[in-house]
Amino acid sequence: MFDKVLIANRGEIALRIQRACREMGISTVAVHSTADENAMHVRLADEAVCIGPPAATESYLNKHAILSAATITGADAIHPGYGFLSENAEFAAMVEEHGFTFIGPSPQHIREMGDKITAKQVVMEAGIPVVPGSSGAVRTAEEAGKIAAEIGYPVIIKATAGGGGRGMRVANSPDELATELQNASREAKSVFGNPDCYLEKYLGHPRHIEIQVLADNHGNAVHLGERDCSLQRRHQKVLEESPSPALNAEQREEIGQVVATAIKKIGYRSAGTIEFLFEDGKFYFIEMNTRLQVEHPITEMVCGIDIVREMIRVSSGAPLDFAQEDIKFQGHSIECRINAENPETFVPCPGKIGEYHAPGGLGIRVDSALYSGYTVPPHYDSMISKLIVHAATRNECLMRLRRALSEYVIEGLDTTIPLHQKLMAEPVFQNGDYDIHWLEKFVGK
Ligand code: MV4
Repeated sequence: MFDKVLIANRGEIALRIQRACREMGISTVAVHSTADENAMHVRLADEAVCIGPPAATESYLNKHAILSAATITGADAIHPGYGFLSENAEFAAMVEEHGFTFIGPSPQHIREMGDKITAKQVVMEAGIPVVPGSSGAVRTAEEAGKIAAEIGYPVIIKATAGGGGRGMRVANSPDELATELQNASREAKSVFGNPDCYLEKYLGHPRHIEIQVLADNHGNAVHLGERDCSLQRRHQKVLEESPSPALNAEQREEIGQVVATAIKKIGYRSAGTIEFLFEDGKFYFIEMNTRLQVEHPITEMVCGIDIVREMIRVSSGAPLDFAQEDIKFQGHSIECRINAENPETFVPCPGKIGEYHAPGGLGIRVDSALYSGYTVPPHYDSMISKLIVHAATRNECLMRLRRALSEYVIEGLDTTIPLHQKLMAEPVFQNGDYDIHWLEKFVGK
């Protein structure tokens, strides 16, 4: 096992990884920008190295600065967290070339899944159901027209280098197709440096359901059930829950089996997430995330597995010490993402925290790097806390969440706590009867 791990991230996820390390007897190295000198992840680490100025491109995305910090502190491994360099295949390769262990998948798997056309081909060959569409890049209007006629309108055009909703266009009819393909391709080239686009049948009212997996270097792979992430605004998740209110036990079991088998076949290692659209009882793969995700705690709450600990263990070469049949799912968990934003306009609201009091009690988990007197810097993501609740049933979970939200005091800046309170009172949410478009309409009215 490693003696020392460098955590190439900030905020709550840096703390989350430090906590796993400490419980494993591993010492931690924090890296930070000059804007984060007083951040909690710096205060709580065993060692800290300043890696650059506030702009992420000069600090948390600065590969050489991070590798230098690992060298001077004598770290054995680097955990990238989420965002920043977590899905950068070049960085993962550099980490290994410098003699450190990258706590994540192989550079090759990151690269494959980063190219969305390749990802679809790879998982399809491994037996995962995908959205009907083009088998590769679509370069001409004629080619696009043929495929669209086969799969039927509306179709969606996506950039192969995109993902997470960037660079997508919908064409409702043949006359929209050529211009939308041109627009999508031009945008893909300027934003991602790769003009290649592919075509899919556009699903009108799906849910977003993702399956968490864990795999080791010894051919073992398990699934940890699903998360329903349909409640999003502008491709930013707002609230996630596990299990999904839309699945029955049989559907859950079946998709989990298919995914775990495929992950084994692909030879994947580490934690990963397979994203699906779910419509009319059927699953359609869209993307795979090769990182630890923001919403991983709800999976931990329902299956009792420390995902970060397992990531560290398998990357050090240890085998998973449980099999699929050992994993038991218990109760229901919901995560509310709390952002430093105006709850109506969603305009970011960085600033100094006054009074701070986090909720507690049975079934409550708060993953956050906030403290009273801390100043939330304006340079990074506005998510400042994750409130995670676990209870025996979905209804009890909602009651507990309502109670926890009412206890939470964050003074000095606007947060999205009132938005979550409004959501708790909404029958559509209470009934679990929402799709990927519902929240945007809800917050718009
Ligand atoms: C789709 C789709 C409908 N049909 N693909 C958006 C994020 C990216 N990961 C994939 N996305 C979508 N792909 C087909 N074939 C609708 C979306 C989509 C969406 C997906 C998940 C959660 C929220 C969403 C909001 C708008 C569009």
